[in-house]
Amino acid sequence: MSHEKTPVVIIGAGPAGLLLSWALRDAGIDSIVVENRSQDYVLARIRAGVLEQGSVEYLTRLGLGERLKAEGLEHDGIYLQYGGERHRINFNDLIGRTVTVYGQQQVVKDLVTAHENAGSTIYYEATDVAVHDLDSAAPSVTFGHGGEKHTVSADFVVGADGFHGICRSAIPAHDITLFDRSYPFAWLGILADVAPSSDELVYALHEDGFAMLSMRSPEVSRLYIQVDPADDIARWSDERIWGALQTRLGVPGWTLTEGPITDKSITPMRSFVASTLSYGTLFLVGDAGHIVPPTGAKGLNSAISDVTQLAEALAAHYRQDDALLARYSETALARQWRVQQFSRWMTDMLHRSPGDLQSDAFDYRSQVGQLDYVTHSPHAQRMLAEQYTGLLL
Ligand code: RFL
Ligand code: PHB
Repeated sequence: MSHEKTPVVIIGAGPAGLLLSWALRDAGIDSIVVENRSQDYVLARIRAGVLEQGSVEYLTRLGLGERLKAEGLEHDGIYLQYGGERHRINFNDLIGRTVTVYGQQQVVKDLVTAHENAGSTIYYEATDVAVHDLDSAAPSVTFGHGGEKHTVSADFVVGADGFHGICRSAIPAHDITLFDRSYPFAWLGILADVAPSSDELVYALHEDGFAMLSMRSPEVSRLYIQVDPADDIARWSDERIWGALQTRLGVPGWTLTEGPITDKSITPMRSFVASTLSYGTLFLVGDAGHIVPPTGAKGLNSAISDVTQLAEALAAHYRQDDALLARYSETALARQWRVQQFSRWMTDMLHRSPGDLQSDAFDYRSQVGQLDYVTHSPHAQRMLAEQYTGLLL
């Protein structure tokens, strides 16, 4: 039986939990992180790829920018493709801001290394993680680790345990409302050992459905195609995947270079927001509180934005100022709803809805009209640029 005390106990060693613990350390505040998976599992998870400029600046400010600066690929813009034509949107020209392609896996690796060097307390492979007394000033977390029962008492508990975690559901039902929207499609994503066939990301609407070309490094491509959420990955041979990518991403005079596929998976798409990110001495950050479909590249960036705000609010609390902490949920959710709106807009513009044929045909032409507008109006381009590179508030 082990009993520890710390100012902040964080559930989840994903990007949100690891970054919050690191930001608190920077502010001179101790924390303990409790994760139910192994460190190897956490390090192997392949997910997001695009960092907003504000995320890059925050990571750099916290001393996590070295490898990010050396290996991250700074992009001035993206391509939007429809009707067999590719159009460039140059964010840097439009609003003087950029994004950086740097895998979430790399962000997590940098955080794990930094914590290891600093000697942080992170319990991996914790079992039966449970939170207690969240409506009091003395909450605690219990879990099993290495055959021993642990109790951590704290001033605050932070739920950084992702969409399927335990913290959000610890909030009594009458104190929280869940807003949810599912989509009738999913993304099949692959990693391939081949140089990316484009200098910047390509988002494409094709009659067969959405496709995207992204990357992880000058040697590794990341590609996605829209599929049915009930589809089985076993039905997608490498040949069939490349065939669909060639068809949907193809434009005259350009070729998509194929290579060995090293990973493939299907991810459902969902929009989700909890009505509150706080309850008593519990605070939620990242996917524990909200989920977006990946089309706007906002999930990881929203987690970083929550952490930025919560770390500042907790630091103010320990300087005897609780104003920011009292407003954390409201401030983070106000930003999140803007991000939800953008992610849904990008998703609806670029995916084909399987519906009855007549309305489906109408929707497709209307989507093409919208893409035509966005790629030709400087006002619409600035609107896209401002939201894609990251809202400043
Ligand atoms: P995570 O990463 O899910 O981490 C949560 C951690 O909590 C642990 N956990 C528990 N620990 C202890 N006890 C329990 N009971 C626990 N239950 C869970 C989990 O094991 C895990 O380690 O949430 P976090 O930290 O909030 O980070 C969120 C991001 O991972 C997510 O928003 C992004 O990956 C979303 N996303 C993208 N975001 C972007 O900003 N840009 C992108 O380009 C982008 N592309 C994507 C994406 C997500 C994707 N998938 C697979 C969902 C592309 C894809 C395909
Ligand atoms: C990725 O590289 O995984 C990626 C990039 C942009 C998105 C989503 C995912 O919108």
